[in-house]
Amino acid sequence: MRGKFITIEGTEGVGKTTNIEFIQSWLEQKKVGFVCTREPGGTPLAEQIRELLLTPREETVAGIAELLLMFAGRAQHLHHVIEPELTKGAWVLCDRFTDATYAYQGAGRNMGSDLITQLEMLVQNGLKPDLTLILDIPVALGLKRASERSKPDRFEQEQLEFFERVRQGYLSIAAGDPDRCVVIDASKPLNDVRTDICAALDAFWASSEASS
Ligand code: T5A
Repeated sequence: MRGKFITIEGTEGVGKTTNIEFIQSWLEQKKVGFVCTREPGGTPLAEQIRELLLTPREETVAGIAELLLMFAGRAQHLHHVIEPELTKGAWVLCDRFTDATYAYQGAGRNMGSDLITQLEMLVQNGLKPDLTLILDIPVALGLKRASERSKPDRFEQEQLEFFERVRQGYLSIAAGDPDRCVVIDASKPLNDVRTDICAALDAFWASSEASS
C-alpha cells in the first residue's frame, strides 16, 4: 500500500525542526516505516540548490529565479526520494513543501499563485501531501526564536511585512483546504504544541485506518 505524505509548515522559527523529532517518535510508536526529509533540499543536488537559495548575497535574486530553483530542487527530490518512498509504502515526513512556495513566493514576494500552480502541475503530476501541519505564531515571536538560534539566512533578512504576508498566505491555504491542513497554535509552551500535534496525527491515523 502507498505510504502517506505528511508536511510541516510555518513562518520562520515556528518550531518545525523541534517538533519533527516528536512526529518521528509518534511514527515509531505506530511502527510505520518512514523517511524524514526537507525542502529546499532532500537529495545531494537539492541540498546544493538549498545552499544557493539560503546564502545571503550582494546580487538581488529575481523572484522568478528563486521560484524556478525551488521547483528544480523539488523535481529532484520528488524523483529520487518522495515518489519512490511513497510507492514502496513508506511514509514521508517533509519539513516544508509546495505550500511554502505559495506562502513565500506567492504571498511573500507577491508573485501570485497562477505560475506556481502551473509549475506544481508540471513537476508534481497531481501529488499533494495527505496531511499538512501548519504551525502558526506571531511573526515577531518566530523571528526572535530563529535569531536566538542562528545567524539569519537570506530569507530571514526580509522585513516584517514580508513575513506577515507569508503568514497570511499559510492561513489562507489552510482555510481553502481544511481537510488536509491543520493549523496549530505554536506560540504555546512546547508540551501543549506537542499535545495538539499528537491530536492531529491521531485523527489522521484514525481516518486513514477507516478508509483502508
Ligand atoms: N522557502 C522554502 C521558500 O521560500 N519557498 C519554498 O518553496 C520552500 C520549500 C528554508 C527557507 O526557504 C524558504 C522558507 C525558509 O525561509 P528552513 O530552514 O526550512 O529554511 O526554515 P526556517 O523557518 O528558517 O526553519 P527554522 O529552523 O528557522 O525554524 P523552525 O524549524 O520552524 O524552528 P526551530 O524548531 O528551529 O525552533 C526555533 C527555536 O524556537 C524554539 C526552539 O528550541 C529553537 O530554539 N522553540 C520554542 N520555544 C518556545 N516554545 C515553543 N513552543 C518552541 N518551539 C520551538
